[in-house]
Amino acid sequence: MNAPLTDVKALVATESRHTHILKQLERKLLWLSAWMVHNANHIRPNRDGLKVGGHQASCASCISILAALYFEIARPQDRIAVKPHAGPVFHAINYLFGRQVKEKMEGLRQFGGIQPYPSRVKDGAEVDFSTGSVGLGVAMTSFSALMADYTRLHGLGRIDLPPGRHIAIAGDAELDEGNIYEALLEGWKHDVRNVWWVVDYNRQSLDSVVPDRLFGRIEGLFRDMGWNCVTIKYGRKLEAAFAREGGEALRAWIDDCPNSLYSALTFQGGAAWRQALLADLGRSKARAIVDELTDDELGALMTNLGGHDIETLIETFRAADAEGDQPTCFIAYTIKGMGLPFAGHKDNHAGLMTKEQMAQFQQDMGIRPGHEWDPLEGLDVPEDELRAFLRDCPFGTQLTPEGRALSAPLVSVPAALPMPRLAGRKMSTQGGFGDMLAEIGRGQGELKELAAHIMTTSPDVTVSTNLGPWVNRRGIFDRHTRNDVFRDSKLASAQRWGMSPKGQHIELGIAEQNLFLLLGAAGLAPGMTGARVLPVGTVYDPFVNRGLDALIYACYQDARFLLVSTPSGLTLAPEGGQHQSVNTPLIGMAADRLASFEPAHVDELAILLRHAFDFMQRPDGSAVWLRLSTRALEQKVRTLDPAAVIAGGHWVVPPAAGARIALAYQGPIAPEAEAAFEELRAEEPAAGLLAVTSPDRLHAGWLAAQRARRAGERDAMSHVERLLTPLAPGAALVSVLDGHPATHAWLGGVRGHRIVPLGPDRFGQSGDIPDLYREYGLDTDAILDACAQALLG
Ligand SMILES: Cc1ncc(C[n+]2csc(CCOP(=O)(O)OP(=O)(O)O)c2C)c(N)n1
Ligand SMILES: [Mg+2]
Repeated sequence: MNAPLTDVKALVATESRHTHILKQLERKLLWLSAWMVHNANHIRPNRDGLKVGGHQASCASCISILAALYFEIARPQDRIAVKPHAGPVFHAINYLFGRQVKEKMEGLRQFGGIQPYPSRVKDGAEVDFSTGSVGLGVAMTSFSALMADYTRLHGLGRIDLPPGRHIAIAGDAELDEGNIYEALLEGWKHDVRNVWWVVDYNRQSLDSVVPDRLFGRIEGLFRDMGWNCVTIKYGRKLEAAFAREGGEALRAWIDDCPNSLYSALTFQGGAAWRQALLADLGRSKARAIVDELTDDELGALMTNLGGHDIETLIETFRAADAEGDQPTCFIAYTIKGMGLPFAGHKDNHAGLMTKEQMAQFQQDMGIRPGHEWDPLEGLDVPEDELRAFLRDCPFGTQLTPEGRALSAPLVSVPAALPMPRLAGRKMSTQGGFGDMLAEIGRGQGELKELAAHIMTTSPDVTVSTNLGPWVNRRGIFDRHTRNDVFRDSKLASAQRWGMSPKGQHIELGIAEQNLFLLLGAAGLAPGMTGARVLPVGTVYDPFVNRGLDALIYACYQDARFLLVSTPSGLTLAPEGGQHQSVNTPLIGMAADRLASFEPAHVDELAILLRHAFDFMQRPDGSAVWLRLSTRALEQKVRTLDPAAVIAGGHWVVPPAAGARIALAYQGPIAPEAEAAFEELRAEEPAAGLLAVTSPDRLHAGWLAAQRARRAGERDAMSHVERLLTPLAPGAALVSVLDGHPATHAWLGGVRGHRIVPLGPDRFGQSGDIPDLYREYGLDTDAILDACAQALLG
């Protein structure tokens, strides 16, 4: 049916009160997000002359998408990742809901204020996922959906609450990130449900306008992965125009318009649109559509894309909602900077409105000076009505009396974990880890609760990191029960890999970023699902680097998990340089909210594993990382001080007071250090032998003590300072680890000791341990040489 365009104008006149209020709220979001950035850049005093920055155009691009979701579609149980550069819109929404305060809004990008990109830890409880490193927040929703299924199927957490949807509002350039496709593939394998990705398809990234036709490819990819893919291309005004005589030619013209030309015309406005359209369509029936509009009306029509039409968006989301739980990608066409003076300009990503532009915008928005933060200013809806509207939004209702952020009771961890028999045995830390987890997996007695809450995962290295026995006991998680074909056929295999909704191991493909995204999602489970999951992920140590951004991302959100990276270092010997990690101990030291350890012996490991399950649950705790090895060492039966092992080091042989030298080792290099120490002691009977279990904790403790002393706590003393106290001033310190020597170099600064740190600083290669330790200067001779050098100064 051909609707005359005048009916489109009538659309506005007849829009419902509900739609009218939604549009007023959109106006408010556009204003507040632009104002927050403007205030931060132009109103607040600037003390250092640095540009404060912000992304008014990125915000404007997705106003309608966020408004449709938060004011109409989303329910409080949904978990939403907002594209990083739309942070101000998200906070403005919460401001309107009364869940964000003006002081924080005023403080955007200021110390103590709102972060540029949504931050779970710093911006308040309403942030479900931090975003900022593009691509990760999007992919995270797929893993949080998986975790929601996991906890529900295990009967953990708030199963009394309705299940939610996991939604990402993504910038279109985020889909360039490879981790998106890794996550799609993994999500498909796990038959992930209830995920929505809404792409703000403004066809602009930071630098440029994106290539045409790219999204045809991307749509196909989504469909191949079992997703429903819905394109929201045109708004109601344009659809009505297309329905008129000549409308099809207009549609074809827009469909064929290159992204860059479309952007440029948007920026130039109605007159430019007219010129371009008439040049191509002047002789067609479409001319009538163009001719009857003023320049402003024509500009508005031509930019009436689906992603800016809240009614179209709501209709589309509703229809998808009714379809069920299939993962769905919405490609919503938008214009970057919509409604702002730099709409469509390719350089607008970091563009800010000038003071003059802002003054005009403020006037257009009907905001009186001094009333910039008033939630109702400039709206033609009475306060009571607006408040009632917001209160009645599904998302405006309370999920629980505490709000949307849930919490979970603590899981009790026995005072000591079962330890393998050690006396007279050789064992590696990786072997010890596998044995201990398998024993926990029996779930006997006081281990029952702990075992029930552990969830393990690994990117295709489950067996080779020694998780096999645990998996045999606890099974593999899958939403559907699947038999183990090998087992059913009575084919011999040490692995029993039946899958069921009760399984506790999530087997991943090789992509390490997925491991860390899953650990991140599992590590946020208490707040998201009310379930205390104790996630344990294993990976080969060098490939931590492969997923590092996602690991840091998980830590930045304060996700709680145990990472076990094994095996590690040159000690892998024949495996060669690709698999021999060098830098990971330094990563462990430098990563915040991640306590990293490298035990040498299984008794230390037992203390640390227990500590990990406890520490990851503590409000003041963090994620934990254990770096382990496959080198079997002679195990000792001895009594250790757990506090010292956890604090990062203990004396195996304490130095006598005033000792001139001490030797420190970390990890599987212990036998070489011990042998060197025996020789050293013949010359220097006062010498000490220090086992370093965590350079990270030692260093963190040292920094904390320094801070405390600066703050006036004169007696504050760290573990490492106490450890090194017996040594003579200026004593020699030799340290050795199978990792970069800078990991220990700082130890010399603690009490002014002369340190010679040993460790590989080059890529490794194949060999056996004697050859490699000699080549890289870690063998007993090298350690003794270093002792002589250190003693001589
Ligand atoms: C991993 C990563 N690389 C680079 C950046 C820098 N960066 C910030 S935004 C952006 C482009 C974003 O474009 P898009 O996702 O389309 O967002 P929008 O157009 O909606 O602003 C880039 C490259 C980043 N934040 N994260
Ligand atoms: Mg974009």
